[in-house]
Amino acid sequence: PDLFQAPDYYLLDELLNDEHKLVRDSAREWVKREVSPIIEDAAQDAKFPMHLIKGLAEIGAFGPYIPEEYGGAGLDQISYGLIMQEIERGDSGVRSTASVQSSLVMYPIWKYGNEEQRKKYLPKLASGEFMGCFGLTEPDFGSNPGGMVTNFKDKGDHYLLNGAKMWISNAPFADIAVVWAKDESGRIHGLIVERGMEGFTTPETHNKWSLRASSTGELIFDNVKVPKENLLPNKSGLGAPLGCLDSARYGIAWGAIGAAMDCYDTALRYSKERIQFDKPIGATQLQQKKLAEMITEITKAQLLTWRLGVLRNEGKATSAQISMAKRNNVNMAIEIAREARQILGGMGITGEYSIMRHMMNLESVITYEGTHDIHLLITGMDVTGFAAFK
Ligand code: TGC
Ligand code: FAD
Repeated sequence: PDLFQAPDYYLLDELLNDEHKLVRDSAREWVKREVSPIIEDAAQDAKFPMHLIKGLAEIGAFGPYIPEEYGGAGLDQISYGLIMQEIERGDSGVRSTASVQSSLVMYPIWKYGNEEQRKKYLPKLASGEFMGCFGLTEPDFGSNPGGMVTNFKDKGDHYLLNGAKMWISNAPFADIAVVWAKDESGRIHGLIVERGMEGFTTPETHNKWSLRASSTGELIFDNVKVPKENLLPNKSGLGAPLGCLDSARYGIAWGAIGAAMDCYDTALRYSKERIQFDKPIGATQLQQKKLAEMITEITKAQLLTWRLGVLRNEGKATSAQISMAKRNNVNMAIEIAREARQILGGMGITGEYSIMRHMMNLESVITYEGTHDIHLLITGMDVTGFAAFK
């Protein structure tokens, strides 16, 4: 069956060029062939399907916008967004792996690293030979990462790193971690920590009800000796990790549309087939209200995100504009998942359909990369000039 009918109510395809459509269609085809058949079991088993790494690299999901000279796909921001949309149509956890690898590991090495670091790591990250993770959040500092306590001291020929990060996507299997830590003066820097360095461990976080097909863990640094050449030299301060988040949050704004489309598509089909009181439930006003509102919200999110992509291509998108799109689109998707689940009645709670998995996944997506509240407060700060979270 043609699983993925992507609604395009306002003919957005007319705004895409041939490259965008080609990239999108190959990602869509790959997700349908490789992700959809196995993802429900992976989520039920709480295992990240490691065998997908190769395919993710092949569709350009690792570093879509990183220049080709470093192994990236050299695509624009719209293509990047469309790849994220298609992957998240399959599963938010698989999209998380791509987001982290691209925007939270490759992006800081590309933007804040030196040429040796770029050459050493980026091609292997693009091909999936190396997998990375991003350590910003700590047990006591989630929404407020500037308070972090993870720190490093200059020991002459190396740095000595101590502290802990939690809720880190890909941590249990990552080969390298981009870790944010304070120097002796309290300034934040990025360090590349490699698996195998003594004192560095990555215990897995179990018992999640959300993002079960993604592997989450801690990063623990117990007197880890980090070579000096592993410090990212070209940017420091909280703005450095926040700059990576801009890129990841933008991808999530697109990704959420994919999850929402899959829920809408599933619910629409079901509503036409399911007969109660001698007629399809889709012929009732109550179910039509749900479906009509879903397609309206998806269409608004598509337009918002497309425009944001154009602004990013022109180098004009602000962090606050990205926050608005991340917040709006993830909230849109989670509300659609909840309504779609109801349209399927009891069937909606089973793994026969993808909706409940999307719904549970989106509970993480609405929390990570800045919570729903924090993004509202960023918009509030942008329009009033007052930082209410301080
Ligand atoms: P504040 O004083 O406002 O800013 C500190 C410095 O950073 C600059 N800045 C940014 N730079 C680039 N991009 C942005 N989005 C930026 N936002 C702020 C700012 O100009 C300033 O620069 P400078 O030169 O003056 O020092 O910082 P604050 O401590 O008041 O915090 C602001 C706040 C609350 C908005 C920020 O801390 C925040 O966004 N908190 C949320 C934390 C978060 O999103 N964590 C995500 C962790 S990673 C993750 O979840 C990965 S999930 C896996 C997946 O992606 O799939
Ligand atoms: P808190 O910051 O403690 O927030 C709790 C509640 O308080 C939230 O509702 C929040 O909105 C609210 N709140 C906080 N401050 C304010 C305020 N000033 N005003 C009003 N309300 C406020 N982090 C990484 O660094 N790397 C990763 O790869 C990563 N992957 C993740 C994967 C998963 C599955 C999850 C769940 C999280 C991941 N995170 C990662 C962490 C994520 O970014 C944090 O969970 C998130 O930033 C929120 O932090 P917290 O959980 O500590 O919540």
